[in-house]
Amino acid sequence: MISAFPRNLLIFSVAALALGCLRGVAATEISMINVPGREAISLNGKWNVIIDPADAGAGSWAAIYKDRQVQGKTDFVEYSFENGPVLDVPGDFNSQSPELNFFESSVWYKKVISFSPKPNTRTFLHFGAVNYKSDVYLNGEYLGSHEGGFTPFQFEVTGKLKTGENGLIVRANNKRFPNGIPAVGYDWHNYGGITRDVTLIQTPDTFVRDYFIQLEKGSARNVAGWLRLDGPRREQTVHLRIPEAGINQTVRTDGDGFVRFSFPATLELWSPANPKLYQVEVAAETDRVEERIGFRTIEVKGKDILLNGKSIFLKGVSIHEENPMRRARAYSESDALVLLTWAKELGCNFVRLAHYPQNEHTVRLAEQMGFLLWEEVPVYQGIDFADPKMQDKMEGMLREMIQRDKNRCAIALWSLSNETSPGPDRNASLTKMANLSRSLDPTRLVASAFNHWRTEGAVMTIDDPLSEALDVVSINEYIGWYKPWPNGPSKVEWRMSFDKPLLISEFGAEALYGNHGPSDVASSWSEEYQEQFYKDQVAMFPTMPDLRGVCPWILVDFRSPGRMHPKYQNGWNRKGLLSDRGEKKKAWYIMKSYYDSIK
Ligand code: GCB
Repeated sequence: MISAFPRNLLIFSVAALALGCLRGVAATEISMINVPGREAISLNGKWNVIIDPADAGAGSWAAIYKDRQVQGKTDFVEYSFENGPVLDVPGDFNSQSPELNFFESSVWYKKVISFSPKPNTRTFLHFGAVNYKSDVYLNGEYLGSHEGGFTPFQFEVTGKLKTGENGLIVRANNKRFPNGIPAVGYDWHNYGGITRDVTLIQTPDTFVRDYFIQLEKGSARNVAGWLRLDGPRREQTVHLRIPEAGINQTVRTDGDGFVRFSFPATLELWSPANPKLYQVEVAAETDRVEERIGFRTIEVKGKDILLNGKSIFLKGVSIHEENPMRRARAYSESDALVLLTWAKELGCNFVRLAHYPQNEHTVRLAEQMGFLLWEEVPVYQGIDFADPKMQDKMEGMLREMIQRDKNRCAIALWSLSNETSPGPDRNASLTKMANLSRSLDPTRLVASAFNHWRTEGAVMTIDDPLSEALDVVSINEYIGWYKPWPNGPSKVEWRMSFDKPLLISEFGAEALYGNHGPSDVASSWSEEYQEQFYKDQVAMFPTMPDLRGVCPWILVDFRSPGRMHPKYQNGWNRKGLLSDRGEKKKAWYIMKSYYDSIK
């Protein structure tokens, strides 16, 4: 419900502000909204690094974060950023040097920042993402730490950045932890490092920290939302303008810098066929930001997903955040363009961003290109829901994901998890997450991908109790690959007692591009086997009356060290419809003609 939304956010923001506003005491904060639309100094580029396989650099004898220089003749220091390797930021460290390919420990990064503060401004150090844990130090002083490899975070560094040269040091550690999110086992390459853009954002003393501007849930004619100012001048007049639609609304923030608004608007609605975006301006007295925002409604009615009031079938595909050509974590708009152009060619109107929030370039480009999106927190398989610390971590990641992308109309579904096993702790925990998601953003649908259902002969009964808490039921089914067909594709009977739309959020089989063999022998790893698998799946879909979308696993072969068949896999998951070089496997054409047949 709309009323709960700002209240929760308020509590969070107030806590963040309370930490951030104590001038001189920076702390990890949830990111401000619309970072690409801010005046910023990019800290991307070459950073000096120290590779720390033993993770010893934080120990008192090394204390790399102090970046100590030798004092006198008898002194020495057992590390140095000077004369050492350099790495590109953004970019995972694993792909930048063969020795780092499977590296899972700390890399210390250093950047010298030349800075001269402008009067009456505030400065924030913003990280698009660092995988997985990061500790940040400025001029030898600890700024704070962040856990979670796929969401942004920031520190206020007003008064901490000196005029002249400043030393910024970041420890990025991608070690796996049993209570990490994701935990220890996952089917993708563990790319570590400062994987996304780093910026210094300069704002006026009182600035537009956050806003939510979307169509009101269920209404195509009313824009509803709120905004928050941060700084000493909290009570201000703010203009909300959408010039192309002739909208110029004036609102007044309260003593907390907060205002909620709602106004009628006649807008051309965004859809995959017409990805219309409007320039939206938020102009306070002391600060002004703008960005392109789209407007559409997304809701569920019985078994249907309605986009702008009309039933839509989601023609999807899953992507990992990897550019297979560079064999590296994708981070740029051009990486996103490679992947999304393929998804377009396949005939998709929907992309599942698996299994973690992907970079903002991807989300924004997908919106421009006309894809609905499923965005997911990395609550993947082996999460220990009984661990009392887990809930806070999961919720933190959900907040950070929604915070960044809540104004992106392309996002149709927030996903809470992938393939977690039903049980009291998991059911309770993910139900809380569903409630949190709705309180943070009442306009999106809530999903979770399951791989548990009851099989009796050819009857598959979807009975995961978490479904009650979700808007859409989504299953990852690999019948014909991990599970045999009980009785031929058109004989499978899917039953579900929930009156909700059903998505197949994953299905797929492996094939090495260019490898040919029998279509009925899985271990042939042949294009023909994968092609037959897709033919069988496509034959099954029409027998599923609740089905409102499908999402093959996966668009492109992706790196996964656990895939060890020396001939066919060699460190790659080969379920791509495209090879790691972008070559089309036979199954591509089955999926494409299926999508082309759905109008
Ligand atoms: C799954 C997982 C996905 C894997 C895929 C596979 O069910 O959700 O992360 O990569 O299966 O290829 O096994």
